[in-house]
Amino acid sequence: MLLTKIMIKELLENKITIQFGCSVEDASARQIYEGLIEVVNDVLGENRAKSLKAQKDTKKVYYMSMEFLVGRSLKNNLYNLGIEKDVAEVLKKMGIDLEDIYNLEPDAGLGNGGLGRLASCYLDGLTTLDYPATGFSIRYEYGIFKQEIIDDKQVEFPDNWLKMGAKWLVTREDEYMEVLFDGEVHEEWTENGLKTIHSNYDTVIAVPHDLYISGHKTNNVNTLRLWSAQTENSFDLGLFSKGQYDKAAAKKNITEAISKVLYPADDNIEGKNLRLRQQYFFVSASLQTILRNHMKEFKTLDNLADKVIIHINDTHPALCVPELMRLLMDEYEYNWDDAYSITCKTLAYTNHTIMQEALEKWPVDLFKARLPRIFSIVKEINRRFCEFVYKEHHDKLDKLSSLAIIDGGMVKMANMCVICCFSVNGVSKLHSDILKNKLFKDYNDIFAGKLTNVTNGITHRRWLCQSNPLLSNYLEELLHTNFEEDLEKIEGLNKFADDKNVLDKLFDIKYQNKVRLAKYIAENNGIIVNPSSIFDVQVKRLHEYKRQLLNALNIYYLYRKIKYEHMIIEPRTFIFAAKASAGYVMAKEIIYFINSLAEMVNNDPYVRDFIKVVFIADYKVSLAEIIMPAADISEQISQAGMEASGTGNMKLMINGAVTVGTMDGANIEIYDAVGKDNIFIFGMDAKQVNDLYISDYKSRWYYENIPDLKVLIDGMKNKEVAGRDFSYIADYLITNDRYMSLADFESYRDIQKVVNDTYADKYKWSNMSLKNIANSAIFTSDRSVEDYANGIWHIDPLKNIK
Ligand code: 26Q
Repeated sequence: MLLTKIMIKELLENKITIQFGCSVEDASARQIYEGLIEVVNDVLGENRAKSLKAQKDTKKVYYMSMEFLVGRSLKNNLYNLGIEKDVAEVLKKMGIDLEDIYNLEPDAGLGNGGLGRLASCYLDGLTTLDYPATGFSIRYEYGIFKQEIIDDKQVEFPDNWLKMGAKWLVTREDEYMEVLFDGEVHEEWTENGLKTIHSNYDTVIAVPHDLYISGHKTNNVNTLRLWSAQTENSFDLGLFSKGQYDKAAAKKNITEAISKVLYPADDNIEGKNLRLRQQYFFVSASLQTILRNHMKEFKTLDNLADKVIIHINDTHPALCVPELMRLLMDEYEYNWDDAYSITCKTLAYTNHTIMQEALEKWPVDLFKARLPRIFSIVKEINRRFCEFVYKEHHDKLDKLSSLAIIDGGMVKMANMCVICCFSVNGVSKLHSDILKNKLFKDYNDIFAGKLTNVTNGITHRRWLCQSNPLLSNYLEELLHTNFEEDLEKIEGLNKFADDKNVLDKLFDIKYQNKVRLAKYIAENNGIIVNPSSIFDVQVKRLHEYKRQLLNALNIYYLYRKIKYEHMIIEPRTFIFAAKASAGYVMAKEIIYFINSLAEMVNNDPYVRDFIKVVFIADYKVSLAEIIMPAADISEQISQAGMEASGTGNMKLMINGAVTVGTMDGANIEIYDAVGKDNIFIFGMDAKQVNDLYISDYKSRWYYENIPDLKVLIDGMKNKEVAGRDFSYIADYLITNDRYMSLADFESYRDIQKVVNDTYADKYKWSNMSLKNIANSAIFTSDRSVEDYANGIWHIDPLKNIK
């Protein structure tokens, strides 16, 4: 349905009168916001019905993820429906600025970072390309915490996003599911043979809340189904009548804690009871739904693998493996072999990390107590796999304990995924090579061809068209084409690489976007930055391997050079934004150090004319949408081999930032796309890192032998930075420096000098920036989605839906 301005006005007026009993003139901004959501959801609901009809008998993909970092939906939906301008005009006539309405919407922050945002970009691409897809996750009451910087330190506050965000969700009480925890299992002979009986369990009710996912210029609408946990009875009347109201309430609290809060990403993952319950909760409710719908459509599950793909986003939903087995055997009466065959052909898995401490494992005792039936299935999968290796892969016998699912009192989720899924992929070429040749090498020998690569992507519709209208409108004018559905057309920009008019215009657009960000910084940080300075941006989760500390060390170095040796450089504004996991002490200390550097630099009347440092609090999707278009430099400086892919690097590139980076993750593919002259590469590559590691890296040597480094590290200990003691970081650098910041320091400092000199030549810089924009097409998530659809899932787009 195409909405005209008149229709939009009428629909909105109707909604507001009926819902709130007032006229539009008297409506508050919040009422307008809620009315608009209803108007949009009505259109999407109508289209959803068409999608469902078109999906009959097609193969569908279910994307299972503990995280979807959705961000805001209103602008995205209006844009996709092609009515953003009209809505803005209708509201303007009512004296309302649509931007103000947008700003009422909280980010749906149901994720930590890259992995969660990737899931949302993929739903966008899948829907726009007309694939039938459903996302499954948890309707966390509290998303990723809100970050404030108080006295230069991170402080966390709860993010009660439902208050203003719940309006988007369509609750389907009628489609609730029951999920069973705890209890015991035993075997019993029945008329259908030996059956496993699960008794004395606790039941949790899973209630679905659907978020409509729109696609660009299509009637296809997919859903993201988010589950919330409820107790079976709102309270236990038995306990209540015995006067034990407290006990009744406590039980309710424990159950409902399951969907209370998103776990902040943790580099050190311990098997937490509640997290295991979260994982099983959403996996079980989702798989029951998938099977029930499949039965309704096909009356059999024999063809499940031909019609359904269940994709596991990292190991967090790995319980899909034993849960699908359980449902097929215990609920639908399949025998082990048939159930196992269907399960393995239905499930695919993406790995997002090679860090040992981030690979999920669960203590056997915990696993068995919470999920007794699931544990018995995992044990049997493991037993059969070990037997298979013993019989068929004798050469791997010495590796058996590292290959097994259960080992050393732990259940290893990644091993289970690699053994049982028909496809395992990494998220960049380098990362997938490391999976094949190192992390999963033995599995790769056993299951030839199972391991593949799909390089990550980002939706250019949000990250270019919506967030950078100045640039995308200009490009559409210049290239006489729009690239909303086909980013490859952006390559036409290459032929303007030496056209000074075009370069001037690009430079000017960048300047205006920097003014927009400078305004945000002035309002939120109280710091005045110069939009003519170089905007050097490092925005991502705070983690040691991402090496924000290396960036900070270089800034400290520049500060001393400028202050004591009167070095002259191009004015530069260093911009950071990053959340640290609440319990990650070193990450929090690094945030404190960066903010202290900012204090020192920004308050120095001489140095601050050359450099400024800004730490923007509460990094999130809607903030990234302002930062990305304003960046000149994209800092992607992880230790080579550690960043699986990175996706911020792609968002910055498509907006014309030039990468300063190591040969890591997708940086390598950015290098291939733009060529060596349009990127600043420094530091050791993954092989050199490995060689240095093997030869026993001693960071102290660098501290003692590089005088510039010694001065900085001593200064951190001697309270040179804002009068504060940073011995904790300094000692770590001298004695451990696990991610080798000291080994890469000189190389980083030197490349930054090249960056400085290059920026001085405005046309040279703009030319590099242009090449980054023009060659970003392969990083659209539309390409990634097609890679998955054609290479792994083997699914087709819907017909008759446009
Ligand atoms: C696990 C257990 C307990 C608590 C938290 C977690 C947890 C949560 C989130 C562990 C990891 C994550 C998130 C990981 C992540 O975002 N990885 C990133 O994925 C991106 C998309 O593939 C890549 O681009 C990044 O390189 C990778 O770091």
